[in-house]
Amino acid sequence: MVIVKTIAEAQSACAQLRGEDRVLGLVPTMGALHEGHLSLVRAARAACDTVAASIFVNPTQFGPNEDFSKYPRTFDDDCALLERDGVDLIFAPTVEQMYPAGASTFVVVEGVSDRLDGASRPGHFRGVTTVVSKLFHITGPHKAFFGQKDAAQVAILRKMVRDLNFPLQLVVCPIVREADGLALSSRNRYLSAKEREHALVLHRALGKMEEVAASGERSSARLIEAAREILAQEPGVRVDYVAVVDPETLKDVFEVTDGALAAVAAFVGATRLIDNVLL
Ligand code: PAJ
Repeated sequence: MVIVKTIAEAQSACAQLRGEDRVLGLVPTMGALHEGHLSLVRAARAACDTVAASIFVNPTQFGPNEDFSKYPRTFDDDCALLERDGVDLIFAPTVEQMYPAGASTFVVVEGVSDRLDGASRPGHFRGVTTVVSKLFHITGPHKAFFGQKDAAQVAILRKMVRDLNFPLQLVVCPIVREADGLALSSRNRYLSAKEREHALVLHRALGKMEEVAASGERSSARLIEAAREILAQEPGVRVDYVAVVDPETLKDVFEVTDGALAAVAAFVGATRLIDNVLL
């Protein structure tokens, strides 16, 4: 496994990994790796001949009052896990490599980037689409792997790939959870033992939405109401949004149809967590 830090090194190493006819997979991450990230690596390993992973805490996707500076950074552990799981190349650039002074070009997927997390975190998805475009250009993968955990991110990146004709396939992998249902997230490291327990309410609220939908209820408003009731049982949890949306456009749907996306975001103490389920 090689670890490269500059764009020039990443470009030539990825060209070698692609070779004449090898399929290259890319797994973009911000590090602080857990089994969710590693599930993407394994999916890439199974579907591709060679696998590159990136580790870059991308400043442009963090708002001014968000956790960029305290985001967990566990580079040595991350490299060991990626090596164990058979990654061929790690691209871990510095902020200066990715955003040299004066860089002023951004990629924006209009409309869909302003919904769900985009509504709560203005500019977040502009940062995501810009950095993911750059990673795609630098590494030139045939397939790129993302988690359903970030359902809005998936919708926006799918649209970006289509709209900008990136010559690659986006592969979406299921949400990996702890045994008790909590969706794995790098931000779970921020939770105290108490908060960790409170955080389970997100999964319970989504379970309730599934249950109500399975009973034949077709009104999104009713599902949302049922979820909010569950969430209100945890006083330490402040709801950001509960929504039922079209998974492609992220627009609210008023009547629940098969495949609608039920999504929730909430602050557990100071930590913002998200989770979702396809109904
Ligand atoms: P990060 O939060 O590190 O997540 C990297 C990838 O892991 C994303 O595709 C995310 O959806 C996936 N992932 C996280 N938790 C998961 C879980 N519990 N189950 C399955 N997949 C999971 O998402 C980002 O980084 C950044 O926005 C990035 C795309 C790297 C751009 O900076």
